[in-house]
Amino acid sequence: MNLHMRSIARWGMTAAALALGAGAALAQTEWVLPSAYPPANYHTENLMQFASDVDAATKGELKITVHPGAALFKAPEIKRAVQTGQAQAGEVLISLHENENPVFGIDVVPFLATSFEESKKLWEASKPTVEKALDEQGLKLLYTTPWPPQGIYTKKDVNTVEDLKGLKWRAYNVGTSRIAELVGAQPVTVQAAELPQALATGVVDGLMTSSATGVDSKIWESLTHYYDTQAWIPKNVIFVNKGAFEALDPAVQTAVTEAAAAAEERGWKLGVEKTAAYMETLKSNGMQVLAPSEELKSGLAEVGAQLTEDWLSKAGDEGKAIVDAYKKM
Ligand code: PCA
Repeated sequence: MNLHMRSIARWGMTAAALALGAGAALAQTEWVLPSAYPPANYHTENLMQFASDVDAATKGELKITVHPGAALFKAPEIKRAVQTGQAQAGEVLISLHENENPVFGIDVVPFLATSFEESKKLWEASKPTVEKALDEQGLKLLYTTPWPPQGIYTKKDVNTVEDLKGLKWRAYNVGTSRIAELVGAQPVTVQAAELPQALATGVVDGLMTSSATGVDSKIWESLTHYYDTQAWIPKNVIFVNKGAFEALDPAVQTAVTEAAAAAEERGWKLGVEKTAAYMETLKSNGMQVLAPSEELKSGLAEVGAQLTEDWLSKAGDEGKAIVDAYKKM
């Protein structure tokens, strides 16, 4: 049975259980929730906790099965799968979808929000627009969680942006490809699930990502340096197909939104706590964890200014209004 048929069958079973009426065993709804990051990653642990909170609060009426590690759908396909009902809910790195709507890329504008505190404000300023954009695509926003700040991994010293020239640069979204272009590196788009292999085979030898993804990929097996540039804080967004949500009993809907609010709070706390621990893990595995030089910082600031300009021109008045509101917070 293909996935689509399986989800239809599942809905069918739910309908049959409902038709049996009150005397029958509890009507049970099952949701499939694909995600793209490994089981030990804190985003995934948070999702598992969310699913188990929903299970407990609904006494098993809604069962959410998380499929991490891009096992069910590759990272860029998850959103579409939820929109089309092949999966009921999903977790994505929202900036993967910047091409659909610039607001999905606001969190990856370099140096706009570089601490968790700033990132949270930027989220508050942009949330209504993101929520509306998702709603128009048939998705209901459940919660959001941050990745740690983004730094540069290489296997050589990097003192200026010129030192990035010629690297085989792993990109994960529009912004990270554009950075490669601006610094004269060769962009190769690789999602996190395939990163360990791309590193091991030498397909990539430079990238920007978090301490978390460095640890998830055992990056010390291929690379040696981590420059803690704290360039931006990307976010994951967890959503559900609106039809699937609306089909739930009101009490179950409430259980989902309450568990989502708790997951959002937990996720931001986890981001802060885990960042320090991930940095320690990098060091204890022999990575040189370094502060960027002043020259590297100013070179990156120029690259960042270009990306900011790119983004503002795509995002127009709506984008500018969000940035202005954020700066006043
Ligand atoms: N890790 C993910 C997205 C951002 C991050 O820190 C990745 O590298 O794909």
